[in-house]
Amino acid sequence: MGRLVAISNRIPLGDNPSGGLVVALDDALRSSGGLWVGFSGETAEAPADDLTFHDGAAFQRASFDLTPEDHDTYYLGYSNSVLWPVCHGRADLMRILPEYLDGYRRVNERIARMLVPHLRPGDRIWVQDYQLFPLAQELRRLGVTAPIGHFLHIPFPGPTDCATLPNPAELFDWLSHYDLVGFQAQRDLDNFAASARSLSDLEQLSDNRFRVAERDMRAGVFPIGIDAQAFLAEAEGAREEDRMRSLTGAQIMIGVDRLDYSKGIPQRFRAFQALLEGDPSLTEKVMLLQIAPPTRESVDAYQQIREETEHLAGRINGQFATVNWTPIRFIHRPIPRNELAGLYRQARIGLVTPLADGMNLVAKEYVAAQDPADPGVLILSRFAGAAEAMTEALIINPHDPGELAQAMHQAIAMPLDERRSRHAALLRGVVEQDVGWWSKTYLDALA
Ligand code: GDG
Repeated sequence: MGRLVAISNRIPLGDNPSGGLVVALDDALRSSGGLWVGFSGETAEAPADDLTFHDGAAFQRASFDLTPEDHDTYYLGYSNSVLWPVCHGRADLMRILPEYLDGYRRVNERIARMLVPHLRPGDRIWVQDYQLFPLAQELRRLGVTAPIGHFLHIPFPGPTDCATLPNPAELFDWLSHYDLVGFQAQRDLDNFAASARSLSDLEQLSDNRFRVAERDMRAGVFPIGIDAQAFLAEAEGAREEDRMRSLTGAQIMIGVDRLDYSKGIPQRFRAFQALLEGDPSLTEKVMLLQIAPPTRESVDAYQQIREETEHLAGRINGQFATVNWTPIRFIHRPIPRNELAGLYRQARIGLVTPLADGMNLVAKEYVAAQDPADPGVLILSRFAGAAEAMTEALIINPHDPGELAQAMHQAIAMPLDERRSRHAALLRGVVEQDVGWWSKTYLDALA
């Protein structure tokens, strides 16, 4: 089979890839070989108009720089101030400026131009995520006939949200140039079909076949997974000195999220507040460890969510803390991956409460990290793609603090045999549909 060429917004150039998309692609390329192309993370006033190749991985890596203006308009602008909020049901946070869309088109056109000279006969091209929707159209314009697939890591919006975009018809035009568009969940494929029907000329031929202007496109559901075995080993190898200590022996509830408004962190804090208000006997008995590294800090909406989260944590701690116990520990820094695995294993409850999420890998990592003999309980939002398969979690509506507090209560009190049976079923799914399964299933469908 031909070479795999993967393109993503960012390419990690260090040794230790972390983050969902990055770990998944690293695994796919390690097993099949190939080329990975992406933004270096560096901006320059006059970047080279060719890819820069890097050694030192099991596959080829090539990067490009962006001008500061392109970074502002393509990445912070159209990608993260238009597409991201709309795909996560937050059109109210969208900011539409004409230069955003121009920058987005310009960068995609430039990436296509830089990529074409490095393509070889037999290549299969796999484009990742919402920053690169127009790439297939640009590659086709330059004469590329190779199979080109797209995988969307975030939710696809339904017709009401889609209609708030400045250019809904163009979104479908971009997608129609792919041979295969992959989604995380059935919900996303359904949204795609409904939005295409109301906002585009795409004709639906069957559940997963579409046509426009004599071009055929297929769509499908390919839920992403994690490297479960590696995560298991990481959690088992966690060091004693990295364990969290608590003066009062409180049970730990853990949340791990980029500090993004889609992740439902304030909702989680308010539910915890309701739990403590409703049951004073839990004072000093339970605590919430929230790890939330910074992300996209120059976008206004991200500064607001940071302020809201810090303010709320401060208020709740002020309301309930005792001299020996602080109910919420909020860490606004990334922590090393091996420590993370150990903390998941130590935590009695995993809190995954997004208001919208493509999949959510933290839910899968939490399950993989548990000790099967004495596992913790996963509380999972119905709005995470992960909820479609992880039905043995406690599935909640994160908007309802009472319902979420009730689930926390249920998890704290859950007997060992129920924890074991729920965990065994969840773990089976996480191990069966792991990251290798994801890339293989997708690439087989593309072929
Ligand atoms: C997008 C979609 C989809 C987080 N904090 C730290 C840290 N992390 C790692 C987690 C996990 C990853 O980052 C986050 O992945 P998620 O899936 O939870 O969320 P997004 O970043 O929003 O990812 C999402 C994903 O793409 C893949 O398709 O599931 O729906 O939004 O791996 O562990 N890792 C380390 N320190 C931290 O502080 N080392």
